[in-house]
Amino acid sequence: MEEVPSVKFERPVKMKVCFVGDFAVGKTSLAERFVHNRFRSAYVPTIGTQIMKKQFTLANPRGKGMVQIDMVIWDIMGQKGFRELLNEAYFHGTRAVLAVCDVTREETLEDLNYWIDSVYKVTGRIPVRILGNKWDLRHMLKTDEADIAALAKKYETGYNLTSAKTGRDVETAFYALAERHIIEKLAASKGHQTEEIAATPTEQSRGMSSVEEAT
Ligand SMILES: Nc1nc2c(ncn2[C@@H]2O[C@H](COP(=O)(O)OP(=O)(O)OP(=O)(O)O)[C@@H](O)[C@H]2O)c(=O)[nH]1
Ligand SMILES: [Mg+2]
Repeated sequence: MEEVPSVKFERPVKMKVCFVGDFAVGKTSLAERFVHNRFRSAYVPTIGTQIMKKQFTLANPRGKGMVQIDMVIWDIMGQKGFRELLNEAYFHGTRAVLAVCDVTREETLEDLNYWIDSVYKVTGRIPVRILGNKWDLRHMLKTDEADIAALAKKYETGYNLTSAKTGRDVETAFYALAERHIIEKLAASKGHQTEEIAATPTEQSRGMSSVEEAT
């Protein structure tokens, strides 16, 4: 990677992150674990989108001090069909992707190719992180960790074996994605912090979204 000068962050870095993955893999549960540190065992399918906000700080990966991240998390329904008509509205302005599979359902890993490519069609190449979720149920494992690692390699990224239920590796995944975003953004701007506009719901998607905030 090209050398970039040390940077001091004068203002928060805003970023829109989208969750993608099949129905019931645990997207909403992972978002709720990260934002509210809670877990619900009942399955309530997401209709349309749910938008959550979270602020956190990271050690500056390209200099001294800390960086404040203002993250807007778009949690999108996993059911295919009607949702596909709204890909443009959902993925517009997305800076990074959390692609989630359920380690107890083999096909959910394969389907991540479709999901990530759907985002890339709208955004171009952006940082992505692969999450093998429900790791607390690994006694029912149907995916090979090597296959998760291979998918991560294909998209030139890392992966985490997460559990929204226990909290395992959830923060780590979000932090790794934010750090990757900062590094790529600085490399692209030759080390200068540039203004980043956090995407807000578009007119098209607003009617189907709910927003909640946490810091
Ligand atoms: N044991 C276990 N159950 C989980 C975990 N994550 C989610 N679940 C359960 O799996 C079910 C589906 O979780 P959701 O978070 O609603 O899944 P989703 O991906 O948002 O589903 P859609 O909104 O339909 O796309 C729920 O019953 C959750 O309690 C996990 O890490 N471990
Ligand atoms: Mg959901």
